[in-house]
Amino acid sequence: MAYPSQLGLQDASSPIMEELMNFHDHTLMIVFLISSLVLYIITLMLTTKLTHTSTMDAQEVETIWTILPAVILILIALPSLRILYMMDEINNPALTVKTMGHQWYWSYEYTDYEDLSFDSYMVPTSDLKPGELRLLEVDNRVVLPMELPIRMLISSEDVLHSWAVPSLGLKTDAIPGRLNQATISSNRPGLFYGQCSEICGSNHSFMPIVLEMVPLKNFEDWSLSMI
Ligand SMILES: [Cu+2]
Repeated sequence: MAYPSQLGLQDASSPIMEELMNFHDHTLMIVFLISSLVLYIITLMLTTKLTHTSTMDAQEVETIWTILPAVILILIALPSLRILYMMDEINNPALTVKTMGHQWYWSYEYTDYEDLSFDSYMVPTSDLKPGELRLLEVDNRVVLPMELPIRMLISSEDVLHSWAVPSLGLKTDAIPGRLNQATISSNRPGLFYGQCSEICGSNHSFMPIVLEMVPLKNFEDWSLSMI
């Protein structure tokens, strides 16, 4: 989860998020280089005397400043597309979980089980125990097995919501009448916090998401205790 006054991204807990962070750094490096060059040229123009004031055209430099931006755009587009297709892949999920957005809570359904579903409400600030996180804790956590590909189906019962868990690189819109899909895979156990990321109404900030990633054995024990 995020820590107070954090500026960067949360630590990656899935291979996809690691890729996204690498891509973020790569793109930021290009932005930094372009900004430095522009700043340098502006400084030069402001501090030096203009020469060649009668030059009408310069073929060589025009060729360079046409081709160079195209090359830079390709250097951004290709890795971006690569990650886009990686995120789209379903790779034979071990488990499917359906989540529905409601005003203002999430409900979860483990569709591989006969009757395993629950609602997940935020714990109000007055009911928090010491050490629990304000506006992030829920009464029923989504327990999932770690190191396995999980298919998440996301939809909504009323208005637009968005199911997001930053440290796993997940953010998928929950749209009424449409079923969206995302793949979760965590490379470590732990608690992963997220929030609804679509302005969905007056209690929008009060429908957090908590994933509890556990080893497969513990997940089986949990699922048996729930049905
Ligand atoms: Cu919402």
